[in-house]
Order: sequence, then C-alpha cells, then structure tokens
Amino acid sequence: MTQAVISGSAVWNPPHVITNEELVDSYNAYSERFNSENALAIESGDAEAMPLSSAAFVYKASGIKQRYIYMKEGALDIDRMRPLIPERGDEELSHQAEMAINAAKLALLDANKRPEDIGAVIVSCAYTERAYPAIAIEVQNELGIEGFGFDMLVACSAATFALQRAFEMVCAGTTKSVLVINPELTSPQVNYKDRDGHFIFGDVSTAVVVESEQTCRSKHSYDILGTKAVTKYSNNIRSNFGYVSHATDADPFSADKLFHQAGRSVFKEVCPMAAQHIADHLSEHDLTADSLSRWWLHQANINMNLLISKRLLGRDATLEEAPIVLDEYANTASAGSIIAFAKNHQDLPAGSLGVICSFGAGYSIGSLIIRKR
Ligand code: CO8
Repeated sequence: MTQAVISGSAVWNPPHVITNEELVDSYNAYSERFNSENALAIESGDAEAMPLSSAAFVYKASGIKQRYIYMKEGALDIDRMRPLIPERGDEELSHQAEMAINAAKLALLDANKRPEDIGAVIVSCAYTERAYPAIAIEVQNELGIEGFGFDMLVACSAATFALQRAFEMVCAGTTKSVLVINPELTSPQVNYKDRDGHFIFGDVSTAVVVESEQTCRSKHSYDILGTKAVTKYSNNIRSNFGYVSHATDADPFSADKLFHQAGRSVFKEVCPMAAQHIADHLSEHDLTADSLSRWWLHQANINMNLLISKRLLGRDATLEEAPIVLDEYANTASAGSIIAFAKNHQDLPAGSLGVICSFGAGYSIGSLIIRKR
C-alpha cells in the first residue's frame, strides 16, 4: 500500500479583524436599545431583558481575544448585526471559492506542487454557500486541476474527516494527490444578537496537500500513520438552516436557523469523548500520550484543550506541546486544528510524532497520527 504523507499546509487570513471589545460594544449597544425600547414589556414580564456581554468574560471563558472576518461591514452595525457580503453573479468567482483558492495556492507552494500535480480537490467545511455546483469543482476549474472534486460537510470535523478521505484515496491509489481545503466562512451563521454565541466564531481558510511519499518533494512532510473517526448524534450544537425552509413556511433567518448550542453540555460531554478517542487511537498504534511531541487540537475553547491534554498526559500540556491559536482566530469550525498544525510543525525533528484532532458538532471526532519525515 502507498504511504500517504502531508506535504504542505497553509492558512489564509481574511482582511478584517474584530476584537472582543468591538464585538461586545456593538452587542451591548444593541441590547441596551432593545431593553429601553421594550422597557414596559420587560417590566410587566411580557418580554425578557437582553443581558449584557463582557469582553473579560469572553476571554476568560474561551481564550478568544479577536477573530478575523471576511467582511466587517454590517457585523457591528446595530441596525444590521450581520456582515454585509455583496451578492456575486453566476459568472463571478464565489466568495468561498475565492477563500479556498487563496489558501490552496499557499499550500501548493508549501508542498512544492503545481496544480497539474494534483488529482482531486475536497472542499470540506461547516457550510457551503450553495448546494451545487460544488465549490470544489469551481476551485478545481479555477486552478486548472484535472481529476475530480467534491464538497463535504462535517461541521467542526470537516477538515480531519476530509484528510481521512484523502489518506484513503492516496493509499488505495485512487488518485496521486489530494488538495483538502477548508474555507470556513462562519460569520454569516453567527447570531450577533445572542450573548452566549456572538463571540465564538471567526472566518479563515486552510488547505493541506496529501500525496504519496513517492512524489513528495517538500521540505517539511509527515507520514500519516493512521486515522480514526467517530460520530455520536447530539442536538447540543445545531443549525436548522437549510433548503427545506423554502417549503415549510418557517422564517429562514430565525434564531434557530443560525448556530446555537448548549455550550456547558458540549463542554462536559465532548471533553471525555475526545480524550478517550485520542487514547484509543494511540493505543491502536501501540503508542501512549507521552510518545507525542505535539497535539494539534481543535480550537473551540482553551479550557477544553487544557482539560483534554491534561486527562491524557496527567499534567498540563505546554503551549509548545499543544499550541493555541484561539486567541487570534477564535473558533474557526473545522480549520482550527489545521491552523495549529500549519503554524506549528516545521520545528519538529524527524521521527517526532503528533496528533491532529478535531471535535465538535454531530458530535464528530476525527484524528490523524502523523510522524515527521
Ligand atoms: N458575557 C458575560 N457573561 C456571560 C456571557 C457573555 N457573553 N455569556 C454567558 N455569560 C454568563 C452566563 O449567563 C453565566 O452566568 P451565571 O453563572 O450567572 O448563570 C456565566 O457567564 C457562565 O456561563 P456559561 O456556563 O455558559 O459559561 P461557560 O464557562 O460554559 O462558557 C462557552 C461558555 C464558552 C460557550 C463554553 O461553554 C464552551 O466553549 N463550550 C464548548 C463549546 C464548543 O466547543 N462548541 C463547539 C461549537 S463549534 C462546532 O461544533 C462547529 C459548528 C459549526 C460552525 C458554526 C459556524 C457559525
């Protein structure tokens, strides 16, 4: 069987930043206006007052300081509370394809590959901006890649699950190399009027090249030793956005159509699942947590990452062992562990072992054990 390797990776940052302070100022202005306009109804118990948010809470509860956003205009405007993204026509490059291509070009460069070296494109993320034609096929066309492309959605585990498909395709010889891209345009699905969730997400695009070791010519590459995926149904992280709203007469933009979650329950249920998943995956390879030099973990909440690595190591992981990118990027759905990897892997010596692991909505957990070549 062919040995599949990760030969390139990259992160593309959208051009705008929103700090916690800016976000909280906007949310609080919106809430105060709502509370004052509805003072009588709130007093009589017919309406609920909107609670205020705080930048200090956001940082303490999540580790997030700021997030990148694809279009800042509109997101902080209390008369709008959602980004203003201009609609593009059928003949124009779609927003997500543009984000995907920006990261893909950087990853190709990192892998020392040209588009003609690639055999398949997977665009995998929490949402795609349309159903068809697939964003992956649009990207494939723009980059001049032969072969095939498809989109897949697995929320926070979209990137790791796509890397697993890429690994299998390269090992099986279905294709010579795969470009896995995660254009995470989360901001249109954020409810900026919801105190519990308004701070969680940021936009980003990441890309990874997976190919056979025989064709690998990059400076920093990793053997993929094995992959593991698990899913368990839960309603604790949910978005009801979808095409059926057109027929149900439901408001297609009501709060339940946006991202919402029972954050405490997610925290309590997902941490032990993720820790067990990694322990099981390591033991399938006769490895223990101590054998790993680096943990490129999903970036939803710093406290989750600290807890998971502590459960496995029996001590706190250092930032060098388990890098955190949440402070700069916030939760970028499936891209988090890939940002952590792309920015923190070149320094490891040959033979070093690490794990890339995502955990989130579904629930879904995906991991890859990799070794520096
Ligand atoms: N400002 C001030 N106070 C607040 C705020 C706020 N913004 N929010 C809550 N509080 C208050 C609460 O009211 C509560 O007050 P009290 O103690 O008086 O009741 C107190 O602070 C503590 O509240 P919580 O218990 O809710 O706070 P936590 O410490 O649990 O932190 C978190 C909340 C940060 C949400 C935390 O629970 C968490 O991170 N959980 C894990 C969530 C997670 O990982 N989710 C994964 C989602 S991502 C995913 O799967 C991908 C989905 C697809 C992408 C979607 C793109 C849009």
